[in-house]
Amino acid sequence: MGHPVSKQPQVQVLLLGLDNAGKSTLLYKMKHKASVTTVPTIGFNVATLEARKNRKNFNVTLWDVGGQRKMREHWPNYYQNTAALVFVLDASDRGRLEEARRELEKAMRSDQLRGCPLILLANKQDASGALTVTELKDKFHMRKMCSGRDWFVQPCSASTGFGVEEAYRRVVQMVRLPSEDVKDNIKETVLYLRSNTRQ
Ligand code: G3D
Repeated sequence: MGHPVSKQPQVQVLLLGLDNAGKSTLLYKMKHKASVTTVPTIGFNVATLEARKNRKNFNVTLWDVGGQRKMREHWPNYYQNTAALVFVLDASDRGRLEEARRELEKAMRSDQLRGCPLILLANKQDASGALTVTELKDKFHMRKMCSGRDWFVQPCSASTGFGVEEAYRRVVQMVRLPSEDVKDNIKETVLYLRSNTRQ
């Protein structure tokens, strides 16, 4: 039997992307494993899912804060305490690719998201003309844009469910758990002290 949801440690995962990228569909698909009819996100949608990693149970709270232009200026308000960022892209909408790339790049440059793992979801793979992972990595200059953080590009279709479970598994694998932050802090402090005592 699982633990009661509220008693487990929580991590926050932010779901960003332009309007119409498929965030709401994806969120409901992850939650219910069934496609639902969605309305454009007004305000935000939120879902809490259970996860297990390194023999620890925890909850992943996924926040979809909306991708309309007027909502994007509020994205930074949600950056604090983000354990992983999921950026959803309509990979079939080549006309808005540059707009999406610019928004992702802006988020990646934010101090609050420094080192935060990124999972880029190349959604709508069922639609004709959808960009492949290789094309996307190239067009988004992913290596350069994401240097200094873990990142992964996952193809998926929120409508058909293709790649959705893999996407969630990837999120669970890549999120930084609070204890990992502490371990990293200790490691960084030890390295800092060592380098200083050598001088
Ligand atoms: P958003 O929350 O990012 O704004 P939505 O996006 O989840 O509301 O999805 C926007 C539209 O894209 C919806 O269509 C939805 O059904 C569709 N969509 C989402 N994911 C996929 C996908 O993987 N493949 C295809 N073909 N369509 C998808 P409507 O017509 O309802 O506006």
